[in-house]
Amino acid sequence: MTVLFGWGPMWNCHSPSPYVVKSMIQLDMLEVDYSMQVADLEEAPYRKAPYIKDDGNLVADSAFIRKYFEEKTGKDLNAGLSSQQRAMAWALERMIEGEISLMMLHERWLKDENFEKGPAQFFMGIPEEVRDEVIESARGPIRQRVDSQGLSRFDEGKRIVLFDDSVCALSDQLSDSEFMFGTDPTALDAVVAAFTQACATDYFDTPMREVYAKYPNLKAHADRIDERFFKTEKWETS
Ligand SMILES: N[C@@H](CCC(=O)N[C@@H](CS)C(=O)NCC(=O)O)C(=O)O
Repeated sequence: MTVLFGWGPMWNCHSPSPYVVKSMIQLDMLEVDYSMQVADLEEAPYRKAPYIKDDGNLVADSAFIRKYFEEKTGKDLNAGLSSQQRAMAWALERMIEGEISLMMLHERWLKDENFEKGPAQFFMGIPEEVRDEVIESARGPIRQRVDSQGLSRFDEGKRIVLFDDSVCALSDQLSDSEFMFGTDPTALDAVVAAFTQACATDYFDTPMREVYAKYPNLKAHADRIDERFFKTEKWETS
């Protein structure tokens, strides 16, 4: 019995967390039979989702979840890629998770209007007297992280220049292929599709949408991944 812990559809995305979406797609790619439950960050090894429970094993972080199931199933999500393509795949994955994800955090968590209609909703169950304090304890570290990396010290124009360069790199790698490295999906396709959905969702008012609109092959790619995976309902009904 395999359970993937995360959060369900929200903000016109399969999950508010693109890392959860990445793992959902990669588990589907590996043909793992799994169900989904809501994450409890108190039990999550790094206090982050996604994490999985499988045959008594607790594995956290989307990269280690993939490795665990590749080993268990004996399948390699990058089978067929050359060592140069594997290097490119890893570099692009880390660019997405290091650079693009920081921009996503900035847009969702640090812009008040987006925060109110988005992440603030996570805190609505908290008693009103302490809610602001709890919100600040979550928002403060994100503000600090985006600041210390330098992104939020730029004006919006400069942030977008760098973001556009990253998205353009993904679009150029995809080119007019079906998937990032040709006709078969590989591990990177899950990451690209998950973050396209997260950044280009029309739920938030953000210039990330206009950037993605410049690269329609990425949206078509995300739609292709959607059609191919997500075939069965994974959320457990209690
Ligand atoms: N490196 C992790 C990143 C996961 C991650 O950042 N998850 C976020 C949701 S998008 C989270 O759980 N945040 C809760 C927190 O940091 O308190 C992975 O690949 O799984």
